[in-house]
Amino acid sequence: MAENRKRILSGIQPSGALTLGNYVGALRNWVELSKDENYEAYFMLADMHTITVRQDPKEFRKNAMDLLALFMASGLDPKRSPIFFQSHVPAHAMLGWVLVCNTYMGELSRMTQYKDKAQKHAANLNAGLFTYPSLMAADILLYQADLVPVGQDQSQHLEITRDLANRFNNAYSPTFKVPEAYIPKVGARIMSLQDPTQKMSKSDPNENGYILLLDPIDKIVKKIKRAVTDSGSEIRRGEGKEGIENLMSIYSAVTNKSMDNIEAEFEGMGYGDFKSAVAEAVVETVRPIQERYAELIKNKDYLKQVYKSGAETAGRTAMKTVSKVYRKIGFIEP
Ligand code: ATP
Ligand code: LTN
Repeated sequence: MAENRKRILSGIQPSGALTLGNYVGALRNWVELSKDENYEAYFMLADMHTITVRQDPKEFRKNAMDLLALFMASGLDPKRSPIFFQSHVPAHAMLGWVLVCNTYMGELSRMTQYKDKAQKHAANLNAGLFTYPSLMAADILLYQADLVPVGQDQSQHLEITRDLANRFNNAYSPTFKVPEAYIPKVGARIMSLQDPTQKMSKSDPNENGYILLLDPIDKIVKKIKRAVTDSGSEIRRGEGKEGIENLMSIYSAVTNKSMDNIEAEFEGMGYGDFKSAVAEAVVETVRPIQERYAELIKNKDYLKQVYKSGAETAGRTAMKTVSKVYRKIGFIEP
């Protein structure tokens, strides 16, 4: 039975504190998918991707351990699905290089995340920032993943991963599974609470724009109450209603109520009441995660055991692919 289960692989960078956007767009769906008997899932802390932007080593280590604890606090079970650091599994760098050599400059220059980050990090415009999608493709193809659960902003990287898989399969012989993105219907793109035309992002200089999973509860409530809306009064979707619609998708994501049902539930009610309901629902989601996190982060030995055993399992799976690839491209067997 283990053999015909579908594979899942996904990752998040330990580049800072996790936002509600990361949770709703990615992590929460990982938890759901990983409980499904039909899937075999691997979850990665993409620390090699994180150094495309210069990190303070001390802060980087803290962010990495925090993210590991948050993965588990959100409900990922390391006994079921290996959780590992990318830098602990050498296969990522090994296949990464091969794929860099199979990626065209032209396709990398079209990546919107690159164009964005190149602007933001003009002082450190390193080659890693540019070749990031090739390494991400390696992360996925190493595990022969069928499905990659991510938020909307990663769909372009999934497309290039599919292109690279097909390119290699055609140039040599069928080697890689061509993966599909799994992008949730609700919550794939949570917007800033201060500017609903921008993605909610942990690198936003205005902290009122994002909610962190580890924000104190009263701060979360305040941020939601301060969220920009519009001068109208109706709780519904539509032109000029981007702020309200964003709060509706947050509410929908954490309660599983449909957008239609939310419009019906709040008919005739004002923004104040609606924001209170959103805040309450978000707090209800976040509070148990914070409680579990507080316990887990104290237990460094357990966390270490989790990431060590995760890397062993992941490494075994990943090396099988690397060996195949090395053989096919003509490297002499060691
Ligand atoms: P940064 O803001 O520093 O670029 P980020 O917050 O976008 O980082 P990532 O580590 O790049 O975080 O993303 C991790 C996962 O969270 C990805 O699957 C991504 O698609 C998803 N994600 C990020 N932001 C959002 C958002 N606002 N809404 C929904 N999903 C999101
Ligand atoms: N680029 C992704 C993080 C990431 C990833 C992956 C996601 C790195 N490798 C493999 C899915 C599969 C991001 O969210 N910024």
